[in-house]
Parts: sequence; structure tokens; C-alpha cells
Amino acid sequence: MNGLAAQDCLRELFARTEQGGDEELFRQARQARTARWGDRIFLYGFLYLSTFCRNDCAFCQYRRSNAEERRYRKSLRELREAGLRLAEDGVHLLDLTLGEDPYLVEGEGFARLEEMVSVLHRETGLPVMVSPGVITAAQLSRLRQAGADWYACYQETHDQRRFARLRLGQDFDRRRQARLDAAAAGLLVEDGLLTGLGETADELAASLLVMRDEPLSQVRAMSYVPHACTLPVPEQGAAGQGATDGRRTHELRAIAAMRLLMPDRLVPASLDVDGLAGLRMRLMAGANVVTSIVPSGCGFAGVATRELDIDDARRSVAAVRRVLDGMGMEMATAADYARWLESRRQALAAGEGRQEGHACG
Ligand code: MD0
Ligand code: SF4
Repeated sequence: MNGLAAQDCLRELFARTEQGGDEELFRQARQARTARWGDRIFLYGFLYLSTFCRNDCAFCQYRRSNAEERRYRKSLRELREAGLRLAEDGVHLLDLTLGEDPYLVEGEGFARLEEMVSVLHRETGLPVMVSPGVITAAQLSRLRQAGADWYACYQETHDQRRFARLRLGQDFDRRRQARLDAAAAGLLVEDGLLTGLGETADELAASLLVMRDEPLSQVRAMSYVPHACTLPVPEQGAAGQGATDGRRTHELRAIAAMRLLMPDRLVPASLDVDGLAGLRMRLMAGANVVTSIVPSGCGFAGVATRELDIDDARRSVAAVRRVLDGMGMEMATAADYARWLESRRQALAAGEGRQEGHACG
């Protein structure tokens, strides 16, 4: 299918106003997942290690201008304890996320971040993803040397005008370049879309084709969660933007379309938007990684939702495993993930990191 046909079919998929066709789309996505991955699901632990940030993104409660936010920066000891707990619970990876904390991403504080990556990787034996925002190519190489396997940096949208309204004062190309620098440094890379903010079917279709053509190994979509200090949710009425689940329509369709278009990439179902209650519908749409598993009682926050389902242990391996059991799916093993990681590295090194599928028939 050529680029134009793919763009047309994706546009039609996102533009549908009724949700009748979604069940068939999700069924095809689940079929593609089973064909490529079986029904074994990966689970990622999530540690938001610092909520300080130099940026002022219009969609984020941790934006610089939010003076109400009770910010924190976790110590290496707190991080180590939480990481070991998650490893014991059986997660396959630790995602160390932070705002663009000036202390940790600039100057001598960066050595602290390197040390956190190195200690967590060495003491848990788990692969580590880092999500520090935009940093330099040299810093990305240092994190790779420290033991990081992944770099996550979300564009949110690939429409430059919308980007400017979301990631205020940030450089579109510089953000994209950071992902390319990470791939060049030998890191696996994740990009992500933010949905539910009035994005058009054209924008979503264009984003998926851009993501397909970048050296990404994980691609995601997450619905916007409004806060007192962030953008108001757009008027309903846009295609599929009806009730809450309507506002999830673009996210769920994006998950399914990513699964079909990029069969060899990991596609997350994040617990961070709707908590445990939102897991089933994201897995039914074809996701094969559950992310944002946060240890309870340690004062670690979520990103889109600060506390949702954390201290009552609903964002836990045990709770996720119960949902998987109920769906006839199972948790992958640590060996499954290690094998996939190694095979993915070899595929990328051989220039074969882009298996293509079709989102329409
Ligand atoms: C998640 N809350 O997976 C996390 C976060 C950042 N690398 C991941 C958005 O939903
Ligand atoms: Fe900072 Fe990230 Fe929030 Fe933007 S999305 S304000 S970069 S923490």
C-alpha cells in the first residue's frame, strides 16, 4: 500500500464519527498482536524520580508555572528501594522518568542521574528506560554507558502548529533530533502521541506514518487528562470525542492502528490515564505492554494522574496479572523480554527495524 493510500485509510479510520467499526478494528489488532507476540504481555515499572521541570507544557500538571505543585526529587536510596521492590514483583523493565529537572539534566547534577541508572540496572538486573526530556547526544551516550537500554521522548503531535501550542517554547526539531541521537547512541527509542485535545484525523494519520518511519521500538498514544493549571478539554463534537470513552476513542484507535501498521514495535497500555479500570479496553485494542506500574506507599507520583490507583496497589503487578488472567492472557517472562530486547538490537543493527503492516484490510 503506497503512502497516500495508507494516509487516506488512516484518516478514514480516525475520522469515523460512529464507533461501530471499532470492534472489527480492535479484533484485527488483537489478531496481529497474537500472530507476532502471542498473548504474553510485558509489564513496565514506573519511577517518576523528580517532578521539577524547566518547561511549561500546556497539558502538564508539573509545568514550571504551576506554583501549587508539591514537587519532589527522590534520593538514590528511595529510588533503589522502590526499584528492588518492583523487580521482586516481576516487572520486565524500570522506566526512570523525570521532568526536565534543571539540576539533573544540566551541569554536574547529570552525574547523579547517571549513577541512578547504573545502580538500578546493576542491582535489579532489569533493563532501564530513561525519560529525562531533551538532552544532548553526549549525555545520551553517557546514559547508554551507564546501563540504560531505552530512551523515551514524546513528540505528542507531529503537527508543528499544535506542537507549539502544547510544548510551549520548545523546539520541534530539537526534540525529534534527541530521539535520533538516542538511536545513534545504541538506545532503543519510544515516541508517543497525546490524544483527546481536538487533534484532527489528518494529524493522527500523519503522526502514525512519521512514527512508522523513525527508528522507534515502542510507540504509544495516551489521552489527555485535564488539571486546574492545564488546557481545558475541547468542546465535545469532534469525531469520536463524545463521553469519557468517546474521549478515549482516538487513543484506542491509535493503539490499534499502531499495532497493525507497526507489528514489530511494542505498544503500551498505560495505567496512568484511567488506572486499572482502563487496562482492559487498551489491551482489547491491541496493546502488548502495561506501563506505569507504580509501587504503593513510597510517595512516587504518576504523570497524567498524580495519585490514581497508586496507594491502594491497583497499579501493581498483582492487580495487572488478575486482569490478564480474566482475559485469558499471561505475563511474559523476564527471559521473553531479554530475548526480544537482544533480537530487537540485532534487527536494528542490521537495518531491519521496520517491519511494515497495514492498518486497513
Ligand atoms: C506511563 N506514566 O507509561 C508513564 C509515563 C514515561 N516514559 C512514561 C508517561 O504512562
Ligand atoms: Fe515538563 Fe514533561 Fe511536564 Fe512538559 S510534560 S512540563 S517537559 S514534566
